[in-house]
Amino acid sequence: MAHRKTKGGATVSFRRYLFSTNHRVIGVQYLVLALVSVTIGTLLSLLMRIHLVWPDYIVPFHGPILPEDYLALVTIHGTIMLFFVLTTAPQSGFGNLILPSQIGARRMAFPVANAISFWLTATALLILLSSTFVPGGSAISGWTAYPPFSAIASAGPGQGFGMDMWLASIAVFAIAGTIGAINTLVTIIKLRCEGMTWDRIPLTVWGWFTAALLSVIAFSVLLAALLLLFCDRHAGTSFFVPTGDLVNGVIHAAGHPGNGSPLLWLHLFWFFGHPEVYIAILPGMGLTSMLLANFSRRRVFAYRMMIFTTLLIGFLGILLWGHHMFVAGLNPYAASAFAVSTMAIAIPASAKVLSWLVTVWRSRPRYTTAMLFSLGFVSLFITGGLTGPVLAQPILDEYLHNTFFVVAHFHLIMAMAGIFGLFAATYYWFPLMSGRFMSERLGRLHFWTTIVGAYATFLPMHLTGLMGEPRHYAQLIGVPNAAGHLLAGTLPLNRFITWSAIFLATAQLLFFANLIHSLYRGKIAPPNPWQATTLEWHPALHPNAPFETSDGRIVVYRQPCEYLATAGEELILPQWRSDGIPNIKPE
Ligand SMILES: [Cu+2]
Repeated sequence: MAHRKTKGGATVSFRRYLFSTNHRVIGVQYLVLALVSVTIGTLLSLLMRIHLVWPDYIVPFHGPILPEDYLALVTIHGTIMLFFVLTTAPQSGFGNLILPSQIGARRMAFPVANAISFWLTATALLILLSSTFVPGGSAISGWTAYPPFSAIASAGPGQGFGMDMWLASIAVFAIAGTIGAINTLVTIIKLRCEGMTWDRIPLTVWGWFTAALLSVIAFSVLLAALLLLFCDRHAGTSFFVPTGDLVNGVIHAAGHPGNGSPLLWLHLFWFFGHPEVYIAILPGMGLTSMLLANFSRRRVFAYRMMIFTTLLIGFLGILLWGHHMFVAGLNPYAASAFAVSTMAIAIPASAKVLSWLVTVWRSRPRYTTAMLFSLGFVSLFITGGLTGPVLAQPILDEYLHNTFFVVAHFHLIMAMAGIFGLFAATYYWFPLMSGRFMSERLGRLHFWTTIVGAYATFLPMHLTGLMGEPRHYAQLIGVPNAAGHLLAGTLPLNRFITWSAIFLATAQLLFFANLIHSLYRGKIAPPNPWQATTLEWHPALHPNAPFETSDGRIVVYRQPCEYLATAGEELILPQWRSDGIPNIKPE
């Protein structure tokens, strides 16, 4: 109110902010969208956990959770978290906020397209959320939308209009994601400043670059699959529904000459779905490399190998979608090929872990909150990654498929590691954006409660999975016969998991409190508070610079994370620094 000059002026500046084409504003918009989404997604997961162990719980303003409600919770939780949090926040949020500066650019390549992709993403979220209020409610076929469930409107409640809205939402999201990815690629290829050669690009940018490459390939296939599914539902085609399929007592696609197959959907969907995992986590891997190095005052061990492994993970990531289909009726030879390619990805992944460990080994790191979350990322990446090669064995997957073992695996490696990357990014870049530090004391408390909560929630799921607890089941209590006996056996552990999930979610209030408190009351930060070496802290690119440099030209002279230790004193060598210090040859 204070700085509002005229009524009209205020409206204009509000509108200018809302429909801004500035990459930093758009980045913040994406992050706010992701924050809203993660809050909703977390509350939905708590409802699921509560229902599993206290099935009589009555949801305020709703009533008891019916089986179809539970499946709708599973669907919307997965869809929101995968698309609107784990894809949106690292790639579009921090990507927009930081990426241009890290390569010495002042903008993204296509600012208008950038704003359009944000508004498409926001529209997609709105469509998804409003599907709850249409007759029949939200879709219940999970974030993977397997046919024939997803192809036939009468297959269950929510599979009518709710499913159409799910398809519309994800289609709009896929278009937005593709535009955003093209923007990212062109920005990195075309707008790098002088001296920013490919081997001097920060690993975070390599993460965004590889994720964008994957996005273009994966989202376009997803979009095609969504269109085909839409045609099956409304245009009388039969891509995914076999002739004569009996669903809810009705024979479907009886008059169609084409004999569709759900297997086709699985191929198309997982060709998108597996790379999606890497889209979510590659930026976090890059950031981890940079933060571990910076807070230990060490160079990134084997920088060029880290670039290569990022690209290799991206490349292998598009070759192994079939490991989601071992029990779907694949040719056994195909299963072997997918098993081999899946296990092959352990090689670049392990090389990354090796570099992270060597980088911090015998250093004396500064344990800032951002550093702690990066170390947490490494820990979760290892713990979640170890079960990858287990699930990659077709014979073991035969038993473990669709059990909570799988839920444990991907929540640790993708959801938790991904979120830890986002927390590290927030604590690290908060001073850059706001000019203030986040509270380190609250931050450390947030870290320790979150990592304890994360392990307490997701480690025991391996055990309930090994005991045979299936995922997607709305009921553990009161099931007759042997199945009921099996499920009842998992109850004590499941109660523990639910309490842990409540603890983990509650701990996030510390983060919100810290965020709001620090925005107004945080300690004032100097221009380069972490003594970082990458360009987003360059005086001429700093968004909150209290200083103006006469020379706006930005030139890069070296790789990131280079330090000199002279007579007990350390000297940081930012990428833009040339004076008097010999240029260290890249490894
Ligand atoms: Cu996969």
